[in-house]
Amino acid sequence: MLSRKMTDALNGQINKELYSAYLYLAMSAWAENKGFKGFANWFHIQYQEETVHAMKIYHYLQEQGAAVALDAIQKPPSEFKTLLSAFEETLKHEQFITRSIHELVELALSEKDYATSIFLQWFVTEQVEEEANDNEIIGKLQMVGDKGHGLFMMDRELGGRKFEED
Ligand code: OFO
Repeated sequence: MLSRKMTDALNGQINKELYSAYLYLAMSAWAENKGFKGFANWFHIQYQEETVHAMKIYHYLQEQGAAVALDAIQKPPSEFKTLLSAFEETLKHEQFITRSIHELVELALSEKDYATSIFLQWFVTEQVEEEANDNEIIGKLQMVGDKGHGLFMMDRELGGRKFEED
């Protein structure tokens, strides 16, 4: 049985994950429009992963007999200066999500809600991976700059990313 506070906080996290999905879909559309199909593919997969994250929490609430309450999703930006700035924004957003997940863990522990604390461990690990991926791409983009052969190669590489549920 989840507390009211925990139920509200998990519903809030569903909204944040859905905003993440929306943000990356916007980035995917922007990248495709600029002719970067590989980057668009990477962001589209990121969008799919974020909906999976939201649905994990949705199912957990259902399993615990708690009410799912969906809120409005904030409008994402539709323009980004460069690929590098889009990834810097992605990293900043993921750092915000990491803090939010950590706050949920702290709440679960303070309430001695061990089931939720264990459930959240998957998200703690996932956030380490998300930030590492963003940092790696930012590093490469800083190396190749915003034009030329290097960028073309990166677009090809990111075009090979495949969607995996977990
Ligand atoms: Fe759900 O990990 Fe990104 O936001």
